[in-house]
Amino acid sequence: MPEAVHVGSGKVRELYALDEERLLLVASDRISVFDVVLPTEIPDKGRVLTGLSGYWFSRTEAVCPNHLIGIRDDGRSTECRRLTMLPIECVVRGYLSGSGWKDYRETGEVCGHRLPEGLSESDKLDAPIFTPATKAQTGHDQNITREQAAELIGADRLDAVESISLELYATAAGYAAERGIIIADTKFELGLDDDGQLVLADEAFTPDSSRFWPAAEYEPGGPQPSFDKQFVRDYAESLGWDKTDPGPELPDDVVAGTRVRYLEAFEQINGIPFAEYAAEPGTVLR
Ligand code: Q0Z
Repeated sequence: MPEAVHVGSGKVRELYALDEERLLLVASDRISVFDVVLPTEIPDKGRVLTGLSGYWFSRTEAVCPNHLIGIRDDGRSTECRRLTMLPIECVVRGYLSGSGWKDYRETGEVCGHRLPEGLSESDKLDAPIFTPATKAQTGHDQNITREQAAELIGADRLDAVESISLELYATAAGYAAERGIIIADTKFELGLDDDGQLVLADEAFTPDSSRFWPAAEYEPGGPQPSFDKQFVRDYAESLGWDKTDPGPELPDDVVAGTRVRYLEAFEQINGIPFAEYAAEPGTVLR
């Protein structure tokens, strides 16, 4: 790509500048577990996540404009508008899991939301909550209170960001529920365009940015199996791996099983065969 200048790397994605106004977001087939990128790739994972994100951008257009210009023919590269990103991660939780569960157990609160007593891990919340976090350059995002978020982006902007975030989550979680998938929580990024309008950016409602749980297996009272990464986690833990870099190579059956899970997530949510997307990525945008 002689026209593209590399401007950033995520754990499993790369970001390029195409010109002053446009970026190219490329999703690789790399997979991370317990925050470590493994040496073995999952074929098609990047295309699955790009296709899911594109699908959600289309589905949520009425709630909030997004950065998507188009998906390239490779199915893994998204051309997008260059925005001024807000310095917070927008997190919405419909269920009590991960750091939300940890904070609740320790304090009875999550990001300043006081929750009822006696909740169990993975319980559904009475209403979804907006729980912003700081963007960590390395390591984990840190949950912050509403007041801290207001200091970073301003109180009025925060009000708008919270209400859009809750609406985005409700829209996506509603669609997913009809297709047998619980989106337990999700994290996305908003940016500002030249007119100062809030725009949904980055990736949205993928298994890498959200907890997807198969609704049929939902059993509150403990951690839920991950839709996509459970085989990999189970395998990695069975080795006695200490969860520090480097991670283990994955055997073929774990790769194949995990790939199928990603394809299932794609097909369950999009309602079209992955092969159709691979042949014509633009199909998910209609
Ligand atoms: C997204 C990231 C990745 C590394 C910047 N539309 C946009 N405008 C301005 N900035 C961004 C976007 Cl999406 C932007 N990231 C996250 C993605 C690799 C970092 F693929 N950083």
